[in-house]
Amino acid sequence: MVAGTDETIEFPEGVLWGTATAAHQIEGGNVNNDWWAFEHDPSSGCAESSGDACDSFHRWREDVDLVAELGLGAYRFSLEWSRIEPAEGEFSVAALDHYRRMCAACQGHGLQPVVTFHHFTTPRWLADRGGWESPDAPDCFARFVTRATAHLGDLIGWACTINEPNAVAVMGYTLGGFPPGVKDAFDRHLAVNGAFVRAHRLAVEALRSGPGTFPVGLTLSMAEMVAAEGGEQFRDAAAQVLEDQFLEATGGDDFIGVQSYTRLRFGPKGLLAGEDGVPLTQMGYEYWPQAVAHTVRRAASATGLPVLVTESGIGTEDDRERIAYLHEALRGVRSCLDDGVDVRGYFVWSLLDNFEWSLGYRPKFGIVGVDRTTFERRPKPSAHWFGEVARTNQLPGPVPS
Ligand code: GCO
Repeated sequence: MVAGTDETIEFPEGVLWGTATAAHQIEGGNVNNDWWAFEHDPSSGCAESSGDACDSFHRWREDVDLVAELGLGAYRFSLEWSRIEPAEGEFSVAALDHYRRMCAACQGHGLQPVVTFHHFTTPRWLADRGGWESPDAPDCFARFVTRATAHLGDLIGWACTINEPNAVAVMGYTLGGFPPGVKDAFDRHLAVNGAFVRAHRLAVEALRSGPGTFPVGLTLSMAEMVAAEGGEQFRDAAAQVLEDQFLEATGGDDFIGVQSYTRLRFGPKGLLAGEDGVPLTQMGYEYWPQAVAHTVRRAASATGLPVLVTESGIGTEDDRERIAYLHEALRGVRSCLDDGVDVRGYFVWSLLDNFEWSLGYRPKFGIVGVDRTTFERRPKPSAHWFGEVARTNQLPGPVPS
């Protein structure tokens, strides 16, 4: 655990305090996308099915009410493309109405709805014909974004086109941990990077052509990448493929979304294990809240755009450790602001304990626990702690022990 300081730290007026979720991780019953198929493929290595998740497709109002009651200013959630376009070119008005009600409920509580149009899942009809390798995937995505924006645009607060396209490409085609579960296909990985860049640009255009006026951006998975002795080449090559290609594609956007959890260390032969003495989180990577400030600075200087920390958090059973992590991450955000970096907001990942992809329900990222049988929501001390940060616009001094 990282100790805090004794001083209260003030944040400037207007910081957007929020929490984030993703449709497939909380809705339940998303049977029509590539992840559902992957979870049910015994060779994928997934721990379990997403199943009913947190039943948020039905309990979304409770979730939105909770975010408001905690005193936050924004709720980031994603649209499930496979519900909105269950078959190619066939759009569900009922599904669009569902997300419209969510946006309206946020607005009714004074919460900014921060809407993500793609958060890891792709409809089966597209995945089955090549997914993001299909030549028309970016156009299919743009058609979906156009249709969804026409229905919801007037109620959107902020829009994120694609969540962590860099993670989807590396996990899907180099590491094999996401659909389609391919390993070491570097050319395909690069081609999918390119498809996502095209899709993002088309989506920005589509979002700007519809109703409503709201900031539009991309969210990226970013790590503090460091080189141990002799690891510089690997570090720089990894940074290029994992982050730079996408940072370079954000010209003309309104913001860059930074999602940062840990540090990656490189040696002369590639990625190194965690450093001795640095604790690991439930995810198996280093407890490294300093990564948030590091990546915010990197994203801001690479793009020149305002930064929204669209995700930051920790998988842990120990909620005090979560508070300590968030405290340290937020001290880092404050140091960025002190240096003139334009950080507009900070979103905790995640509102709920939820489906952590191939790892299933074991990692606990939520500031709110969810009973896996009754779906009852139970706010943890970190939820109240973060609510107080949001309401007072300041970081309390000592980390409670
Ligand atoms: C991600 C995702 C989330 C994860 C979170 C914790 O960006 O990876 O947005 O879906 O659950 O990052 O691993």
